Amino acid sequence: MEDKKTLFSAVQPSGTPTIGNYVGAINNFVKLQDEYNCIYSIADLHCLTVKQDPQSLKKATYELMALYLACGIDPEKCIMFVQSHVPCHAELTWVLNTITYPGELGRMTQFKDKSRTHQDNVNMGLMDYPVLMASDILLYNTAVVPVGADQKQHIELTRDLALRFNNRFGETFTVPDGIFPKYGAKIMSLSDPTKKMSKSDENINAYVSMYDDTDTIIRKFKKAVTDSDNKIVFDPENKAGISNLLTIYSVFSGVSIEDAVKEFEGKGYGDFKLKVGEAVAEGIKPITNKRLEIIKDKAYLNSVMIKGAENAYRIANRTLRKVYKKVGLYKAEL
Ligand code: AQP
Repeated sequence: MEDKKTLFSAVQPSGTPTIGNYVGAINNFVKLQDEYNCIYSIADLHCLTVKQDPQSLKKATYELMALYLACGIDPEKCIMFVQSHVPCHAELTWVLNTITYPGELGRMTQFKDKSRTHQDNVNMGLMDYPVLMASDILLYNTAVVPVGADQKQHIELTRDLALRFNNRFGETFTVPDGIFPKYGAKIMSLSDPTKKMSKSDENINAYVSMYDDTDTIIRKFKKAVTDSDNKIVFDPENKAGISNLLTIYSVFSGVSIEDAVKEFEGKGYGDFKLKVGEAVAEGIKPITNKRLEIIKDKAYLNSVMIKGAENAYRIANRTLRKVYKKVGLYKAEL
């Protein structure tokens, strides 16, 4: 790999990726691939922290790799792999668990939110999610992690664990920085704009999936919850719904938020929502066409996954061996 800084990020195949995952993460993955040595993972082990249908999980993993490629992530420039194909992630998690305190994990917002929404399945994995995420990042000497704003707390914990390990056992891990998109770091739900848009939302009208067709996209935007004062201005605090739509419009149309506000001055919410829907549908269409082509080529997709896993393993295993040595695990040698 070239002498550039390393960047790591991942998306969970926990459903159909939303435009939130695209704006907050995947779109930036593409933009950053020339500037850094990029490692992009599909975080299937993370998905097991909430109940999954095994067949759907398998399918979603395969389809997410096709989406990565269709969005323009280049396997010749980046390492692209499925998390469970590289066993070092689970192994480093065990070691990092021994320097992580339950109190740190119990106060994570995502853990608290997901414990509320999955009351029948508050499992140890759900609590340990941020440690697995720290392992993902630290295995690759990662300098930067592009993520949405919801992951800020997890990046902080990753930094704390890296520093804690380095202090206790000597310099081992690079301490990473999170990078967040200027706009769109948190795309909100279309049915409740005070809530993050999530692919596992039970209400399918709350999110726009990257796999939705044009009619569905436009229908969902027409239904988007706004407010009653009929003014299109950017004010996330007081006008969450409209501001969210302006952000989405800006990302998909390439028009700045200020220009979008001018463009829609005096227009009604109906017109505005239709225009946002059209811009998103237009942006997603070429990705969908490519994705549907790629998905048919199982041999190609598998070859990308296998090559990615081999390259990822080479780096991850080196870090894991170093960690095992530092903590005093005996290595038998002839
Ligand atoms: N609404 C969002 N706005 C901006 N960025 C977002 N991300 C997720 N939702 C938004 C970013 O997408 C990346 C991958 O996320 P993930 O799939 O690993 O986990 P998540 O953050 O838990 O995403 P979801 O869609 O909410 O999944 P579920 O419903 O399964 O929990 C991350 O960089 C995230 O910040």
